[in-house]
Amino acid sequence: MAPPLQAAPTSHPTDDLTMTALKTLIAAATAALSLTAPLAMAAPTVLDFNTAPTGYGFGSLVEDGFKVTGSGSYFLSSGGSSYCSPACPNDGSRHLLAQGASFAVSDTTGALFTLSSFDGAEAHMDRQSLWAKQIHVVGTKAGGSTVVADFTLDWLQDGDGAGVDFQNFQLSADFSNLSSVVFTGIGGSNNWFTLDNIQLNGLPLAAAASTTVPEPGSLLLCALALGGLAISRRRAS
Ligand SMILES: [Ca+2]
Ligand SMILES: [Ca+2]
Repeated sequence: MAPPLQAAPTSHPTDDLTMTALKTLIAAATAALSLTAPLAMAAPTVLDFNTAPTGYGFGSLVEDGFKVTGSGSYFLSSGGSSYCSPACPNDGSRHLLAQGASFAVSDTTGALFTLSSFDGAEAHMDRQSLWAKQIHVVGTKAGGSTVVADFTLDWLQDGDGAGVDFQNFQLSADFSNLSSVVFTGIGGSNNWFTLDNIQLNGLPLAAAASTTVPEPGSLLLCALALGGLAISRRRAS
């Protein structure tokens, strides 16, 4: 007579060990995510000038740890100033406005910084002959060398009412480790231009979009695959 069949064990000691290893792997993947996520979401500084004083010749102002100095004929303006007939460029908030002038930006502590992007527009709105054709941007690096970029304005008069007149301009990665950066209107007779939302110490949007961040799902799948491999190896031995 054949001996009675013995009930198969519901679990194997090596399976318990494997599950412990699997849980450890998942915990490690989760911990790694919690470390990397804040770095990926570091917020840049955006100079929006929304609380800056209006008036001619402000000289310099400080916002969020950065000093902005004007030189030449220039002033601050909220959108829709009566000075711009019929309308100033308007993004719905206060911004810098310059005529034949430059704005220089530097960190008040002397720290080096990155220029990522800014919003720019032409002005004065009713007379194209007064507008700047381009915004000329010169960054000075720590060692004294310079990087230069020119951004062409679209010359569209869609400021007040119909829509936002400002264009968003992106800087290349060359505009890093800067001690200062200067914005100047060029190409026209009076070179009126406006600035707003100067983004500092953040990744340029183009670069940020191409930076791949591991997704939680892929890391967990990796951990599960490793765990499954361990189980199959143990059962085969
Ligand atoms: Ca603003
Ligand atoms: Ca425009």
